[in-house]
Parts: sequence; structure tokens; C-alpha cells
Amino acid sequence: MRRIRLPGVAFASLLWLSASCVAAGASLKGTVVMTGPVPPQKKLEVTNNQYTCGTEKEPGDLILSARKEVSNAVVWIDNPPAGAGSFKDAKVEMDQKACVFIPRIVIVPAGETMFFLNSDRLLHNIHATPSLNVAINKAQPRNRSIPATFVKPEIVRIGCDLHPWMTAWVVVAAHPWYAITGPEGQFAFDNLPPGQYKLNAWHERLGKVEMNATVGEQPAQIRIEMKAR
Ligand SMILES: [Cu+2]
Repeated sequence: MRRIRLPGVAFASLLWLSASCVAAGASLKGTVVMTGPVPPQKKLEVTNNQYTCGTEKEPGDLILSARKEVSNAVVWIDNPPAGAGSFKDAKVEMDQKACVFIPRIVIVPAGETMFFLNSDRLLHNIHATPSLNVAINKAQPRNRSIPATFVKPEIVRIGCDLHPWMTAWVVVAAHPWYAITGPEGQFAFDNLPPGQYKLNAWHERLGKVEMNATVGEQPAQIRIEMKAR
């Protein structure tokens, strides 16, 4: 009989947890979805270093679920709540493995230092081409960690000049209210004070959209649509 009772106890404590979260501040959850026909996606040809890189690569610039939910979109609050939220105290790293940047997109607080890594047995380079920050163009031998600090908020493209199919993005965040969507297009801002918020969503292929969201005492759920193009 004990085995039957245990799930009940777990369920009750989950309910209690969610009730206390709402009291501390509501949440804004959402999904980014692409509308329109799925554009054709061509594999990228690998022209050199095939022993490490393989012969072709997934483009990686538009990753959709079966329901056209969009991975790797950035969602941020344009008018963040004053005094609320804090950055996660985690080291931000972007690796290069089998000639692909992993992860493809990272968030780093403006002014904080992040690190580029190279796990491959060959030379890569880090070529950051920002608009507002100082550009970076450095050779990167295997296992070397290259620190990088971007001071001004913007989304910076990263490439490798030796392997032109390699692309990644660094989101230099002005404040903690930035999120990258998961495999089902999902994002969440927890403990967000009630209010009217302006959301921005950006995706490397789909561009940028803006949307308003109202957060009350109860969790809010929104859907952000981005048109195929
Ligand atoms: Cu490379």
C-alpha cells in the first residue's frame, strides 16, 4: 500500500511549490512558432579537414519541431522590471566539436567574460563580427581557451574563417531577462513582477518580431509567431 501513497505525497508537494512560486512573482511562459511553409534546407558541403569535420553538415540555422516550434530563438524583455532578476552565476563557454560550434547560441551578460574552446584536433579560429563591440579574430589551436568580453548589448555573429560553414551567435545581454528557446520553441521567465511587458524575439533566419504581454498574479502563456522567409 505504501507504494500507492508515495505519488500522492509527491503530487501534493508539487502543488504547494507552484502555489508558493506564484506568491513570489508570476511567470511568463511562451512558445515561438514559425508560420508559413517550411523552407528547403540544404546540407552544407565540407570542403577541407574532412577527417575531423566529416563530409557535410546540417545547416543548423533553422531547427524546427514537427509542429514548427522554433529552437534557438532569443526572447527578451525590452522593458525589464527594475530591480528584479539576476544573472545565473555560470561560466559561459562555446566549444568547437567536429567543426561545429556547440552550443550554437549563448547568452552572456554585457561586460562579463566568456570563453571559446576547441575540442577538435585541428586549428580553428574565432572571428566575431559585432556592430557595437570590438571585433575578435584569433587563431585557436586545440584545447586553448580564448576569453572574450563584449561590453555593449547586441547579438554577435561568430564564424571560423578556416571552415566557412561554421556559424554561431553570442547574445550580449543588457539584463537577466533573456531566454533561448528549447526544442519545442519554449521559453520561460520566472518570478516576473506583474506588469505590461514588451517582448522581442530574434532568430537568425526568421528575423525579429515584437509583442506585448501582460503578466498578472497568475502565470501567463503566450505564443510568438515568426513568418517563414
Ligand atoms: Cu573552424
